[in-house]
Amino acid sequence: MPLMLIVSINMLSAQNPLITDQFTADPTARVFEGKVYVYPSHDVNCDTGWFCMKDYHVFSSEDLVNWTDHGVIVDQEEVAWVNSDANAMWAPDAHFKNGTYYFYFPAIADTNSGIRGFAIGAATSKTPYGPFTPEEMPIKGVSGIDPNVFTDHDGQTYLYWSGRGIHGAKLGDDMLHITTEPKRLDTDHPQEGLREGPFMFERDGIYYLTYPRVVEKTEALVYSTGDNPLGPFEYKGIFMDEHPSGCWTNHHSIVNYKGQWYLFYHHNDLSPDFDKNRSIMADKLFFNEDGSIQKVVSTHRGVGISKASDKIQIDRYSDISESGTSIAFNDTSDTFAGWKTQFSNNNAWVSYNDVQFDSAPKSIRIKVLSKSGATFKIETMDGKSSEIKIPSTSAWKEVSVPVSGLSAGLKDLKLSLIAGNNVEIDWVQFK
Ligand code: FUB
Repeated sequence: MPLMLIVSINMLSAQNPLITDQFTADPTARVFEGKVYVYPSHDVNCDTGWFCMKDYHVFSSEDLVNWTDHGVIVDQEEVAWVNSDANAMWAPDAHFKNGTYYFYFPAIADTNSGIRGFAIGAATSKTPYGPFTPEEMPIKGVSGIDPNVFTDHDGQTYLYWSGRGIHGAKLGDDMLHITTEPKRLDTDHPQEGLREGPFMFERDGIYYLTYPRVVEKTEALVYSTGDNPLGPFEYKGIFMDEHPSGCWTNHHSIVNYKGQWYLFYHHNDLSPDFDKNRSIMADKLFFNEDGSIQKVVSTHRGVGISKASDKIQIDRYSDISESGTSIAFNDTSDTFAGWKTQFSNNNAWVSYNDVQFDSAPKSIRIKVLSKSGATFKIETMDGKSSEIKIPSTSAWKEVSVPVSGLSAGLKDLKLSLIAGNNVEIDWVQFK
């Protein structure tokens, strides 16, 4: 049955994680129509202690800071072959070819369909944000999860997936059936630890087959390279370490947007006690001259330029003092309410890079809790600074105080407590 969904539009502004009003995982980022579209899976908590994933949203952004939620693009209830009690709409991908957007997703098949276990389905649309119309049946001859689609320079498209290893095959012109036998691509790679979530891309003639792999305890992101899309691929090692928090999965995509490479991946920032409720993140990715991938370290700051006139969440810092500063949820019973920065003593600081000031600021608005008042120094890394005096507040309050001596331009900020103690800040905004 074709999907007839009403697309809802919702604007979100964030650093890492990118989406903070719902759980998101397994992000595949694609550049369509000059914007980045991210197709993640959608975790919800069904109190089963396991993944619970019923539908997919898509998000888009031009600046990688402000994200538009285009709403649900595919729901398990609307796909004829899917067992809609399974809540297993796992990691998806999207691809554009010959005027059509194809959305690929894994799900557990309904036993009435004659298929057992996970299969990979497709849905089509004339726009990157749907609505997508699911195919009646999944792709024949493919059983597994985590579809990934890549088109080479000669126009040939390939489908990759995981399930007892990493597999690949050519896709036919209709993008809906494979035309070659599935080929195992990782047989001579380290076999210890689960391997899933393949993501293929090409740069300067090198084909990168990347995937999450359990190296020690949880999933790290690893890569291999070859000189054609079906390998053989030589294993090269880790480019993102296992998450120190113990979040068991990671799942990623790599995209070049406006000349910069980005890694999209996930972590359980908004659900530290339950790692099946994840959140998508992005950080810049760099290559060495020989084509090897530099390790990416997960940051709170993420990517994109923040406008000084927007609320800047300094808890998504670039750097933080070794002592005296800590980050906590605003409301531990509602993590979607975000974080705050706690400054406990003098010289505690956070820095926050890449803030665009369109003009020299005259004041700063701060959401703050400071029972005895405090003085902060704001520095920009071009040597300019301003002291700001925070009045005492008995509860959370938005206060505006003058600043002077700062100038217009793209700045890295540092905010240090220089008098007072036990101050909490939710966000700052310049006028
Ligand atoms: O999100 C469910 C599964 O967890 C994905 O399909 C895997 O790649 C892992 O992230």
